[in-house]
Amino acid sequence: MNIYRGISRMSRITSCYNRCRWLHNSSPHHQLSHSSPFKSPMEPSEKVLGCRVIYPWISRPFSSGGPQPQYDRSSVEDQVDPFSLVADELSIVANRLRSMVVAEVPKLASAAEYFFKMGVEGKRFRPTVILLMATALNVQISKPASEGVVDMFSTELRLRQQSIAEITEMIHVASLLHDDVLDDADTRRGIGSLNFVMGNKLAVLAGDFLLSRACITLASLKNTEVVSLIATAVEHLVTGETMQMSTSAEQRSSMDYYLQKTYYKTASLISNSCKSIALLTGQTTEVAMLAYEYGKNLGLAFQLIDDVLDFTGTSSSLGKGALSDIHHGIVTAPILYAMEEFPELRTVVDRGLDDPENVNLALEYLGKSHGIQRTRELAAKHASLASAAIDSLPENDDEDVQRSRRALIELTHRVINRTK
Ligand code: GRG
Repeated sequence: MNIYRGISRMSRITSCYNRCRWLHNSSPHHQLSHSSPFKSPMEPSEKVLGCRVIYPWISRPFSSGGPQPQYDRSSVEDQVDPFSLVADELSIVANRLRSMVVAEVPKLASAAEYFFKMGVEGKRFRPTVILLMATALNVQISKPASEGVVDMFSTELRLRQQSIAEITEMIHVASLLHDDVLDDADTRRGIGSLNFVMGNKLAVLAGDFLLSRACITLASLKNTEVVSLIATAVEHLVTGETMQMSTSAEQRSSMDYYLQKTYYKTASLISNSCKSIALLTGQTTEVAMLAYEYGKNLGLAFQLIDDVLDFTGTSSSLGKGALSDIHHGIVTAPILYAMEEFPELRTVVDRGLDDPENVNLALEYLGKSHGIQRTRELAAKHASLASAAIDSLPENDDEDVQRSRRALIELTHRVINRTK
């Protein structure tokens, strides 16, 4: 029998019987320190927009402190800190990533490791989601026949799931490096961007290098369906970026176009990674789709809030320039909603956001509109859909599984309430 099919089958009988053994029992080729610190893209957009929630309060645009859409949270004792829950494992993944991105040529080595060094690893949002999803999808069955065999399979499975977190993070960082070259950015994660510090050529090559290392790890999983999902996510990153840089006036003012681009640029990677976790775990197609739906909606909520923060945040809180989208001529949800309220804003945008006068005028319109508030509401709607996907997973009374599911739901709240 193919060993991976075997692993997949065994995972169904593993449950959390071997709770966290993978953490203390890495296979020889994964010896690491165990230190413990920390379209099928979018559905039709009418559906997204048809689900708008109207809130009675009036927001203060440009302020992120006003009332925000909230939905029921579990009681305090039920709340879990998603990042603490996977902190030990995140640090294993971070160490392994540092060893995976070592290059032969010293210059390439220092470029490739740039955003994997301690302190500049970013929020590690994607690996956190992936590791939590891995536990949330564990399948619980009665006692296994042989503890030793099950132990080995569950450790192997967890290593394969961790590989998805590593692959996703390498692809994410590669896309950031290329994005900064395209945008001619000078800061990222609160430090000089790689293109600014080492030049465009090395930044592009370092991105290519990370992508190739991600491909090598992906190939080692020997699962063609997972390869296809992750390759599709990379294609989507490139498609989304191209959609953003080459828009017609019509497309620039279209909410449908914006949401499609947002799915490609931000939500596809995390949704396809979540689905990959489900497939590696040996889950059914239905469960894999719920994992995908969670990632898609969480990713969309994440980006909608990112687009709000670009208007409301400060450079130091964002680790990059504030108002960066509009200054790059990129029209996002807050401006699109403002355009619905003030159609004359479209003429301003069409005149060109390369003129600072038009930018100031657009910001004035945004200030008197409900654009920020409506974007937050749409983000809350997607966060709530993500949460509903977790609630629809098959019942499982294992404590670890339940805790991870609660953490995934808690993440949906954090995404919409974040300030950086
Ligand atoms: C090389 C795969 C590859 C793609 C090239 C340039 C490009 C095509 C795609 C750009 C895609 C991109 C940068 C999308 C932005 C996604 C996004 C919301 C980034 C910010 O993510 P955070 O806030 O960043 O999680 P940290 O720094 O916390 O990791």
